[in-house]
Amino acid sequence: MTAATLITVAPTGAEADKAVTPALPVTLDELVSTAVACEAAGSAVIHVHIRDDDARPTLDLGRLKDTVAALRERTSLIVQLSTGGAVTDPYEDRLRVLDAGPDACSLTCGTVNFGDDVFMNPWGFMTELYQATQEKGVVPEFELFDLGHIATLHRLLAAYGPPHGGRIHCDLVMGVPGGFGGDLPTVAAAIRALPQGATWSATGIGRTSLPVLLAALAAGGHLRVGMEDTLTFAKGRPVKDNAELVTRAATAATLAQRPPMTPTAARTFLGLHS
Ligand code: KMH
Ligand code: ZN
Repeated sequence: MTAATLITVAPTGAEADKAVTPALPVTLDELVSTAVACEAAGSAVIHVHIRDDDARPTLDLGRLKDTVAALRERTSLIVQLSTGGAVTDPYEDRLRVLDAGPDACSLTCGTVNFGDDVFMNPWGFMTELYQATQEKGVVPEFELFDLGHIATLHRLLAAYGPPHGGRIHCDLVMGVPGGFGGDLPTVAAAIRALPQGATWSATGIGRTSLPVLLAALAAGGHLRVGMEDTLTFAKGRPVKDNAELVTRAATAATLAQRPPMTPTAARTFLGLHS
């Protein structure tokens, strides 16, 4: 078991509506302030989705480059850009994300029902994206929404070899309507199926946030939290900001005797060399 807990913050996502949730960071300034606060609270990685001037999700390359530069200037966080985007984003735009020069990116290992939508990740797209991460030296985080995605991860590694950085690091995204349930038996089943030597974090969407966080800590996993995944801190109590979620995760991790990993330690852990 790793002696420290890698905490990823996913502050924005592509789905939440700024008009409904004013605390959602959508401008570059809001994102950078959030990142600074979340680093101070214990996160080492930031999973980034950006928005346009109307707060709608975008994969605009110029904005992504500016975002990577601003986060690097103001924080030491590992910058992980989303290649999942929004369910409506075309594959070409999702592939082009790597041209923004991030440290890391998400790579979802299969298609999944996503509430009333479908999040498309066919084999051909996934393999093209994976090979691009290897060529460009970007560390992929394998996003797993369902058991079948873990089978596909095994297939991907067998076909194309190890990821840049050498570590197979996964994120279990639990509680999406259409994917894994967000509960302890499902966490246990998922981690049993992972490739030998893989490390993992878990996040629970919506009301599964806390059960998944506690299950992940108990099982020796790492954590992802943030307003991409939950907008409710406790029953009837909206999240104030992302740092509040990171603070809670860091407190729980410290209680579990595995305090938050620093960004520097996380770089070594993920095989990122600065
Ligand atoms: N917004 C979801 C459709 C990722 O960032 O790679 C996809 C997602 C996963 O959030
Ligand atoms: Zn995301």
